[in-house]
Amino acid sequence: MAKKAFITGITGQDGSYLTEHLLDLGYEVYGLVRRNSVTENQQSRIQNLMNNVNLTYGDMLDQGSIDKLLKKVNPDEIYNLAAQSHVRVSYDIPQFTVQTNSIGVLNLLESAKIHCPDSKIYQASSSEMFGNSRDSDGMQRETTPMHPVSPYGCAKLFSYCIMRNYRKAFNLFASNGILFNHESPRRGSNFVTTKIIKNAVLISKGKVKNLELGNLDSKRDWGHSKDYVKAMHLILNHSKPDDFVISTGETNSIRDLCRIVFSKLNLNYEDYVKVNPKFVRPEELTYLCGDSSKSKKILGWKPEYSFENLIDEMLEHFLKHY
Ligand code: G4F
Repeated sequence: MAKKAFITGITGQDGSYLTEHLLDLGYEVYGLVRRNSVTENQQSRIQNLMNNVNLTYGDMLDQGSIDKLLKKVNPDEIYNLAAQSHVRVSYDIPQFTVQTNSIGVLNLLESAKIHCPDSKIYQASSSEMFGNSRDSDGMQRETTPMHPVSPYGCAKLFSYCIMRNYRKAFNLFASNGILFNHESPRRGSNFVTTKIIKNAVLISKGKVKNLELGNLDSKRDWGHSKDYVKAMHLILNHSKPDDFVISTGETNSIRDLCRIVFSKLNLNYEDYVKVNPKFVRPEELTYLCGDSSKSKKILGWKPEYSFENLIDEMLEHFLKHY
């Protein structure tokens, strides 16, 4: 019999790649979708999969909708990818961010505990939980202390902790993937990779004059979402629940990204990129570089995409699109 997976946040970048991956592996896929007035926009990433997935309206803050679904589906695996996922926006809507990203996870755990205690649960934890903390070698790993510097990071830290708590207290198979930044052509346009690549292409075509960004000196460890969803599946198929860092181990600054992207289009980023304080965060996480040795050793996971391949794929996407 096919295994059943239930995905919250199924319409997002990771949700769409994870759905494709699980369908390839022969899973039956169920998804929770928030009602939106422009359905076409919301479901664009999974449009080609609509006949192969079972979607139900619901919300992480509506316990009744989660209860109903988990009772009906009784999934083997639950992937919680639903979140208010934008760090800067979490300063504009901190309460909503905390409700969705923290209370939403608690709602899911409570439902699972009652209706399907044997389901394995994956929580999309984030490198944003580390804040500006790193080990003496400059890297972050599972044991690095966590001191988040945004409402988003604080909310994610609560969820990470409550997963560990429910694992021990109620014997649930509850695991955290601590994912570093991961991108793709499906990344939303207000995240920095898409914002830079899309606008550099528009500048090269003479459609846009310049690009306004915030902090150019922060550094991120950027991987490809396609690689990272495979890790999510491996985490739930490990023999016991645990927490795993998923990262590439390579770090680059926003400025490096601008330089590389613009030069691939034969342009000098310094002629077009301006800093607008509007995009600078009240408190910034300045440096991320993850050590995923544990995932490599225990799960046998490793990324296939390099930073360069990722940029090329995103560039190609926008060059084709415009
Ligand atoms: O692309 P970003 O918005 O991603 P951020 O804040 O690192 O968060 C992403 O990764 C996290 C994992 O660490 C996830 F948990 C989270 O859900 C999300 O996927 O910004 C990256 C960097 C930041 O330092 C930001 O200050 O780019 C800098 N930046 C500079 N100018 C900008 C801009 N970011 C955005 N979004 N827009 C700018 O104009």
